[in-house]
Amino acid sequence: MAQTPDVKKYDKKFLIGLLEQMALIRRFEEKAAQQYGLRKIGGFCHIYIGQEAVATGAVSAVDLAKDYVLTAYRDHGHALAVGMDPKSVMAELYGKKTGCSRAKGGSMHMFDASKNFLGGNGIVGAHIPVSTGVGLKIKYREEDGVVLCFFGDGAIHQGSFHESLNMAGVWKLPVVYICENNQYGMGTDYRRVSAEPDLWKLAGSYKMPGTFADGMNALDVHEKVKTAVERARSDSQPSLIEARTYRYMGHSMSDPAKYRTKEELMEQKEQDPIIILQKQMNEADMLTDDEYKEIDDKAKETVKEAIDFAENSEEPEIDSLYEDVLA
Ligand SMILES: Cc1ncc(C[n+]2csc(CCOP(=O)(O)OP(=O)(O)O)c2C)c(N)n1
Repeated sequence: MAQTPDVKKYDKKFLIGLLEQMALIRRFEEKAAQQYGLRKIGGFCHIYIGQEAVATGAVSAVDLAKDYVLTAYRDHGHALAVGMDPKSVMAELYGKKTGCSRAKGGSMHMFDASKNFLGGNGIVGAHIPVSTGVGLKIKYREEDGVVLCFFGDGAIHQGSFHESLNMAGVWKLPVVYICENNQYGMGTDYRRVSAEPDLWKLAGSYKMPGTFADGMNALDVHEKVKTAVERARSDSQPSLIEARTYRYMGHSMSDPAKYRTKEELMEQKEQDPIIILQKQMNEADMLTDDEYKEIDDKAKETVKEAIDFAENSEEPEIDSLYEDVLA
């Protein structure tokens, strides 16, 4: 794993912000899984627990007034990390009219143009060319933005990944490609299907800088993404970052995850991203247990309000099926 950045060099407010964000994602996802079990939420549902440090650390390195974020279908964490209203995210999961995609997207299609968050995409690898296109738009219009494109280790072997990185390399587009290597694409261990298991090294084929980050450490992710963002902004140089992380739950709500052992899961949980940052701050006298409890209680309360909002929102009208249909 990468060397851990020293917490003392950061502002306490910034660190608290990271903890708040990760606690909110964790509590939100726990409730989403629970409500799915109660059949309040239907369809596909992919939970982000374990990976919180990746979305949180990376998004903390951009400016959403001018930068963009796109991701795959495990998108609740990214939606919250960009600052979407948890109410509109939960209502979308519930299939209610007040959901961010007006109940037409569901779990895999969170979206908020006001936060420059262009989704959420259910097709593995399909948003990588879209992110590359946003990078082209930024360059063509001579804007100052940068794109963060998140995807899983399962997407890295799709043609769309290779075609996109080649274009970004040739045209020098300001896109930071972030592979969230949570070690499994559904039930497939990435080591079984990757000729090059150090996924970040694929960057070399496209003449762009590549590196890996400890995806269980928000600060390491922040640092690596920040460097790549600066390079993209000042030099229009794309990068590939492999964030090494782990998902605690099954691929989706219907996966019993029999392809891994309990021991492996327990071992990974010892690297819990929230506990790691909390412990680092504790040791540096930057956080007390009471302060963390307050952060966690606030996250639980926010999620409770989101659930109440979703529960009490109306179902969409049948006629709305024909609204916003573009093709
Ligand atoms: C083009 C395409 N092929 C197959 C699928 C079915 N599928 C859904 S998720 C998934 C695994 C993707 O794994 P990864 O990209 O590593 O993301 P993670 O689930 O780890 O977040 C597959 C194969 C799909 N949605 N799209």
